[in-house]
Amino acid sequence: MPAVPLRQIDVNREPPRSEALTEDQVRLSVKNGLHSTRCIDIHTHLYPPAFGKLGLWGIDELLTYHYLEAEFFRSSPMSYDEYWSLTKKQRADAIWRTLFVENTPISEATRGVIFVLNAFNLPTDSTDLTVARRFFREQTIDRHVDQVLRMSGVSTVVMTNDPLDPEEAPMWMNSGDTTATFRSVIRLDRLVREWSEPWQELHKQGYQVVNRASAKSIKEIRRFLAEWRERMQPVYMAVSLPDSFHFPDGSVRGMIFREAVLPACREFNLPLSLMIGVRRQVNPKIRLAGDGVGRADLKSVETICRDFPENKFFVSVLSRENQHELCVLARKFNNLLPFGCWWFLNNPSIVKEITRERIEMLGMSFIPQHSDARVLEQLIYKWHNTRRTLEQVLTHSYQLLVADGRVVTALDIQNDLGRLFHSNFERWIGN
Ligand code: HDL
Ligand code: ZN
Repeated sequence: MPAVPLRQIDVNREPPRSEALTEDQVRLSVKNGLHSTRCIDIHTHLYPPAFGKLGLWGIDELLTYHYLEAEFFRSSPMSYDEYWSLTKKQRADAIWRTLFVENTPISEATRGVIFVLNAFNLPTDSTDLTVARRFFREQTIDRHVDQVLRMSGVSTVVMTNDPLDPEEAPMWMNSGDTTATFRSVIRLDRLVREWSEPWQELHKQGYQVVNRASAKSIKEIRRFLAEWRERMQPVYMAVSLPDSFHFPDGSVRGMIFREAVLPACREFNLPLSLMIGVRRQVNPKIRLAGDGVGRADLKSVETICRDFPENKFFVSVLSRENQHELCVLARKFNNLLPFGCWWFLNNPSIVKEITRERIEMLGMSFIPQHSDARVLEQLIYKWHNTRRTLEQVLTHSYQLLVADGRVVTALDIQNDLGRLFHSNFERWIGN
């Protein structure tokens, strides 16, 4: 079949939705589709204004993001202890001076702050933060949230909510309210990571558990999950797991997984998000920035997907070396939905590679990205960067399809972007 003839047409004019696009018109249609399709950000650490100081925003929070702290310690002679002795404002000043004034803000995380400042028409080459601080001080958080979501093209922010966090839990006990824009997730790290720690916290909350996976403890953990599900109305449950994660492994964690978490997810028809490959605190001296990455053995994911076919799983793996295996596993198990280019992978060079192999092996049956944003305004640059990379990757994929003889229309592209940006997720959570 000959390739679709390249008719001489105005590439700046997007044709009617059902008209065949030529290779030249595809990029415009992908670009327009990306910018007109709002996305569900399926994993963040953001909070709505009702959660007060748990919700981080503004220039001092943007600059003291742990990604930037890690980079600061590489370019500043300041000792860890000296940095941690500073106030938040002083830390932000030190990071701005070191990474943005004395050095070129050329990394992904520094360039992101530049993009945010520029998006608000704030100076990006000031020697200090006076103007930026005044701007953010003048914002009222409710209106600011709406404006940032609009600028980011984000319709819904999915949070990370820890029922065992001593700061957050009381907020849910008293009022804690999710909105249509901010949806909750029950994060299980403390529950499943090292059982020796959290069982006292569950005890404090009135659950009769003991320091082993007894039948009574498992029953009480089910009650804990049921009551927090009622309180939070989560869209899924989530846990991050180390590179050393194995299942089954005869551990208390494995018992809690099999006897409590997975049955509770089935009972409430909630997917479980497995985020695998993090090596916590490889350098504790830099605190939140101190986590590392390790290649995981994904045979455990294979076992879980095979042995629990009634459960639905979101899976994100932190090691670049695990990505291809994850695609192969997703081809074997349709209860596995790969998502995002997590954390150290959220860089254009790697996002491009991961997204291309996902399209080549999974078509549009995956979720390309989440922001993992910890500070509200990060949504602006993280989703700008995602759309910019997706434009390149998707354009290339559609152009290959046109060149190989299949008509592509703006409607095709719109439907595909709908899957990538929201309907794959909505279907998974049962919306
Ligand atoms: O465990 C997680 O959810 C990770 O995303 C960590 O929060 C990590 O510190 C992070 O912020 N990654 O972007
Ligand atoms: Zn996260």
